[in-house]
Amino acid sequence: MMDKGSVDYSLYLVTDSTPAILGDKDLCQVVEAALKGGVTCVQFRDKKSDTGDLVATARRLHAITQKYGVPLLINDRVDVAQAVGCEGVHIGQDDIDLATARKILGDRAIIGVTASNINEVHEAATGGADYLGIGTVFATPTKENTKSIIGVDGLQQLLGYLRTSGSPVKTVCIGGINATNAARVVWQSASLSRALDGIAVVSAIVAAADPEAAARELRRLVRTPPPFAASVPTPAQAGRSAAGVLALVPDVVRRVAERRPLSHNMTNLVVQNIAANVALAVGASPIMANYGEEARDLAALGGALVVNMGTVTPEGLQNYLKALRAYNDAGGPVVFDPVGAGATAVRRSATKTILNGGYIDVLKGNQSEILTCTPAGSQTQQRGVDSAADGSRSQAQLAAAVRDLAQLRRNVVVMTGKTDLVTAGGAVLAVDNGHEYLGMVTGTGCCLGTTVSAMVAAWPEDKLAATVAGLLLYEIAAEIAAERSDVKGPGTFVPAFLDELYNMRQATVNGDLSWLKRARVS
Ligand code: 3NM
Ligand code: MG
Repeated sequence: MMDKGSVDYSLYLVTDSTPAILGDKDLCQVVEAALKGGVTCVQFRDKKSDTGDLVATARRLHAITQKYGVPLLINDRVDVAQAVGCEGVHIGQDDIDLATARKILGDRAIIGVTASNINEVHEAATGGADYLGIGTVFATPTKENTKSIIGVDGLQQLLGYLRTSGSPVKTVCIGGINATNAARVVWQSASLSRALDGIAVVSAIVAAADPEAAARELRRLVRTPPPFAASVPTPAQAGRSAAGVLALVPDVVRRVAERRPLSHNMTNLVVQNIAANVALAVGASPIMANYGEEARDLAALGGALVVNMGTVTPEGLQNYLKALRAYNDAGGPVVFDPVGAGATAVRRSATKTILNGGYIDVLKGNQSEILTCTPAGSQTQQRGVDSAADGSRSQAQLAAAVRDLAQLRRNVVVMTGKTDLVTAGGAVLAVDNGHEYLGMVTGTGCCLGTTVSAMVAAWPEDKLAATVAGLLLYEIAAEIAAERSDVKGPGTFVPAFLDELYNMRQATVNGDLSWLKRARVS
């Protein structure tokens, strides 16, 4: 028997013999192809066959896995594992209990346990499981009646628990993992927690036309950081003081003017026009394109994407997810504005889906929107999209919440309000600029997202500085516009605001940085 301490869990194949997944392929051939492609662990899972057939198939599979030096585990059936003499079993919460399985199979057997909440993780880890199958990460047609969809944040939470408890148990995640999300899930789950030891897949290999190629690609993906990982905020960037970030603001603003980066807006019906004009005023090149199929071509142009959920629909949500994936694959920055995130059940769910659907470089929202994006906050009830701070939390509590969220997501989080809070998980910067007229005109929050997208597109190597530059340019332009004698109220404010955004950009290009003296950042 192989030494179970040296087992590689990085690409864990779970078999499925149902026609819907296996098709008319032969299971043993699929498993052998997958092993050639680089699968490192195999679980034989067959919920339907008679015991005699199970033992016969498991024997054939074991002969194959042994050739590749890879363990074979049997789902649920300790008796089948014993009959075959393979390396162990995988047990679900409704199967035989861990202690009994261990007593029957002995210490040298590998025993894995399915776990989807802290209690199950705790029981299995302290009960002597060798590894945990944590899921269900994403909804999947492969397994009916999955107990709970935990998402990447649920996965992070359970891994974080294991890190705190110091348990040596190995971990794989399962449920809807495939080539489009494997690298990201592995990378994201490692933020505050312990890294996963691997991913477990069924359909991504068994249902593939070419299981060997599918396995080879997945093996590559679990080992390779996703494209966007190279330009996430560094600890040094995240830890800077206000002065350190402020020093970069003119360069960022100038670079936007030089490069005219694409600002790809998937935004709501209310603000299409003003958002495009704001993008032009700050020097970016706007495109308002809500059709997800276009995103791959647009992402190749080197700009940034803004997903603004202001008028979310089921079709719109699918478009956002496609675009998010396209920009993640291209390594292009994504700004997400979860408009009205907590206001309705639909928006809460859409927010969760988007946050779990990819990597967000800059998450921007008001207090209730951002709190809804925190792991604890998906229950927060919010009134309208303009819902203001409820005043029940101190500035310090809010700062802690945005910092924790940015650490978890390894990104930049902006919580707008009278004082805006900005952080990449280190220092929390407070920006005290802006004017009340901004709150009296529709779409100003949305246009801030557009402005930030222009900045991060032009300055992707430092998204915190780019975000602060966008905030300051935007809010100081509002102050200067509001003070103009021709501005009498919110109506006359809008054109003056566009003028001042443009004027400040031009002044910056010409070396006049007087506007920046108004910056109140601490
Ligand atoms: N167990 P696919 S989800 C076998 O959550 C299994 O415990 C799950 O299939 C769990 O990789 C699942 O095709 C099926 O999504 C995973
Ligand atoms: Mg089971």
